[in-house]
Amino acid sequence: MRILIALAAALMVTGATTAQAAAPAALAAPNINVANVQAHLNQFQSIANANGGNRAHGRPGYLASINWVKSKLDAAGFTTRVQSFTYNGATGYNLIADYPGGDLNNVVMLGGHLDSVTAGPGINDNGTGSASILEVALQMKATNFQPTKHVRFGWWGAEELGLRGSTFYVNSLSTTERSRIKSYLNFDMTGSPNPGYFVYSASGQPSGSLALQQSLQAGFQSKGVATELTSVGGRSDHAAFARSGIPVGGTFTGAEGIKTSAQAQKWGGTAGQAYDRCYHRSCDTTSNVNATALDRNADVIAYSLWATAA
Ligand code: DPN
Ligand code: ZN
Repeated sequence: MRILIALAAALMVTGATTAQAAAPAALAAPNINVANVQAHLNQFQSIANANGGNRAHGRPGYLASINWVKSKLDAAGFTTRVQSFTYNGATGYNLIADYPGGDLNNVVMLGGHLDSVTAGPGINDNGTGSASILEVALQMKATNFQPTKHVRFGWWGAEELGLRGSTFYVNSLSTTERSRIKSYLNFDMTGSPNPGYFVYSASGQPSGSLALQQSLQAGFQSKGVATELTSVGGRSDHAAFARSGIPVGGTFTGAEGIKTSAQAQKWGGTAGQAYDRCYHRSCDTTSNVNATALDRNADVIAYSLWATAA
């Protein structure tokens, strides 16, 4: 009797082990090295310095930013395309980069705006999101990530003038091409100096957005970081995708809003002060970035991409 029980237990253990081995192990997302993201931010700062202090739509620092990001992606084997549009009498550009492979009928897209305002170099807004998705893209290649879904990245022009580039891109797609994009994740301001940890709320967004919200929340939770939901409404490029029914999500560390004392207790930083006191100002330089917030958000971007595209 005791032998039979032991045998049955051994069989159950063996069975469980076999079942685990048979399931394909989900590859863990890489930890993104924040030093690499900071190096990209330094590059954006240098580009602004060499071009009159900004990277704004219609100014030479914008096209220089596009060309530099494109060169990094081309070297990593992405298929890149620069899409031009006209706004306010100036030519604007979007950079679209496709990671080779995956199901083209099932596209996960990540994006952020690459333009600054004319007042400054736009390092937190939005060098941070731009540099972070760039580094995540480079790490897809470096780790030989082979997701089931097709992954595409977008760096948008003229966001600061009313989401012009992202809107142009979405409008340029056929109905069929649009329906192939199953998720859009947006990253705009992810290294605010007095940071909050906000995840875009799925409430009021196209159905399917909740899964994106939850995967970003799970990413922060895995790092032990408390988050709050925020309604960014039409204030960034995800809005262009949401308008055509594409599920959207994103993260944000705060702009001109004021950190409450409850938030300062939870996240550190200074209550009664803006999340980003240099928002849309000349002081939005590489000194205007909180490295911890930048690091955590970059890791969460990878976490969510690996989970969503797997
Ligand atoms: N769209 C940002 C800007 O470029 O000014 C500000 C912002 C980003 C606001 C994300 C809300 C959410
Ligand atoms: Zn922005």
